[in-house]
Amino acid sequence: MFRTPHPRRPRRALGALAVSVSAAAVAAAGLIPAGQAGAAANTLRGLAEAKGIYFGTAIGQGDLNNTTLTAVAGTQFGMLTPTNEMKWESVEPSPGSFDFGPGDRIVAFGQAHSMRLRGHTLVWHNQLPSWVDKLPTSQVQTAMRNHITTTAGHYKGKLYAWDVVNELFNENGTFREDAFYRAMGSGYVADALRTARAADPGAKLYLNDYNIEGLNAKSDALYNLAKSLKSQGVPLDGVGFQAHFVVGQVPASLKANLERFTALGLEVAVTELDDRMQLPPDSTKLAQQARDYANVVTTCLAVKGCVGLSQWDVGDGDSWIPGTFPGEGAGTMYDNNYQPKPAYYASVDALGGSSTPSPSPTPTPTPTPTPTPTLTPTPTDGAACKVTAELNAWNTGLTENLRVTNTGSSTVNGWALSFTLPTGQTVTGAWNATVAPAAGRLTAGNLGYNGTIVPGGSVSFGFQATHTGNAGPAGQFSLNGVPCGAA
Ligand code: 9MR
Repeated sequence: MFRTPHPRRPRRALGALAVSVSAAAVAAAGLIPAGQAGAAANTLRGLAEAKGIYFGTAIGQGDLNNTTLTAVAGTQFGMLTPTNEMKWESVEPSPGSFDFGPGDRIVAFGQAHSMRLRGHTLVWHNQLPSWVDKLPTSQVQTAMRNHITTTAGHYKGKLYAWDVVNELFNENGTFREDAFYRAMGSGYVADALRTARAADPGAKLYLNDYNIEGLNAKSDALYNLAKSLKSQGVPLDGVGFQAHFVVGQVPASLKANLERFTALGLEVAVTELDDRMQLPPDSTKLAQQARDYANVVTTCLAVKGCVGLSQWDVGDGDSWIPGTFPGEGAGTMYDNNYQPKPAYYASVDALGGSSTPSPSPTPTPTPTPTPTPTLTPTPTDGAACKVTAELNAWNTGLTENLRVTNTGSSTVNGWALSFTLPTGQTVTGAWNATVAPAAGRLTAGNLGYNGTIVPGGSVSFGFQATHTGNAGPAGQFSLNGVPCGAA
C-alpha cells in the first residue's frame, strides 16, 4: 500500500547510470535471453502484440544515456511513458512558459523504436509548480485549460493516450482537495477531459490512479465517477490502474474490478506495474513476484478491453521505490544489472512464450532423466569459502541456486565467485548477481546490496540455464580467486 503523498525524489543526474556496451554484449550478458536477441516475436513486446495487447515501460530523459537500459527498453517494450518529463512542473514551470525539450526527447526515442507513447500527466496535485497552488481560485480553470491545450496540442497526433487526471481520489474515496478541486469542485475532471479532447482528438483520454486495482472504496469512487462521466457524454476513454504492488498482495478482485470498468464501455490498462519487496530479494520472494507478474499479465489477457500493461521504470536500479519506501525495492522484472528476473520469464510464459526456461520449472515427463531438486554440499578445502548448490532440472533447462558462505575470519567486501558449468549448459538469466559469460568458466559478481559477507555469513544467488543433456551442478568454485574446493 502507498503511504501518501509520494515524497519527491531528486531526479537522477544525466548520465549517472551510463554504461557503454554493444548490442552483442547486451545479448551476451543475458539482457536479452539467449535465442531472443533480435527475435522480436519472443520479446515481451512481440509476445504481447501477438496477443493483441501492448507491454510498455517508463523512462526518464537521464535514462537515454544508459545504453544498457535503452537496449532493453527498445527491444522488450512496445509502449513508452515518460516518468517525469510531461508533468506540469517539467513542462510549464512558470506561468505560460513551456519547455517540451525533455518530453520531446522521450517521444523521439519511442518513435525511433516504433513504440507507442502514453502521455503522463496533464492534471495532478503532485509535481505541480507552486505558482498553480498559489493562484486565486478564480484563475485556476484558465491556467488548467491553457496548460492542457498547449501541452496536449504540442503532442497532438503523437500519443496513444493521455493520463488527463492523475491520482484524483483519497483512499477513502473522497476527492483529493487539490488546487483544481478547490477551484472547480469535482467538475474539473470533466472540464479537463473536454479540453484535452479538443486539443488532441486522436489521443485516448484516461483517468489514472493507484490502489484502485481491487474492489475497494477508492475504486468504487472512480467507478462511480467514470459511470457518471460516461452518462453525460464526457470524453473519457480509459482508466489506468497503476498497479504498484507489494509481493503477494495482488488483489484477488483485480479481474472483477477491471471488468466492471470495461462494462461501462471503457478500456483499461495497467499503467505503472511494479511489485516491491523488502530487500534483499531471495528466491522465495522472487518466485512470488514471478507469480504476481504472471497473474497480472494473465488477468489483462483475460479481460476484453484490457489494452496493455506498462511496467514503471526498466530495472530495479532505476526504480522510484527505494527512494520512497526505504528498505524496499526489487520491484521490476530486471535486476540492477538489467538481468531478467524470474518475473520476466513468468511474464513471457504468461504471454504464451515458450523459448525460455521457467524460473520455477515443472519437470516435464520425458525420456531424459529428470533430476529432482538436490542439495549438494560442497566441501571446503580449508579456503575461505563454502558453496552449496540447489539444482532444479528438467529436460532442456535448469535453475541453480548457490549459497556462498564466508568460512574465513575476515569480512568479504565485494565478491566474485568463479565456477565452471558442465559442457552444454548456457546461462540465460540470473538473480542477485551478475553472471558472465554464459558458458564455460563463469564469474558471478555481487550487486550493490549484497557485496558484504561477514565471517560465517553467506549470500545466495542463482541462474537459469539451458542444457543439452548434462544437467549437473556447477563446480570448481573460487571466491575472489581463492578456491573453495571441488563440487
Ligand atoms: O517515477 C517518478 C519519480 O521519478 C518521481 O520522483 C515521482 C514523484 O512523484 O513520480 C514518480 O512517478 C509516479 C507517477 O508519476 C505517478 N504514480 C506513482 C509513480 C511513482 O511514484
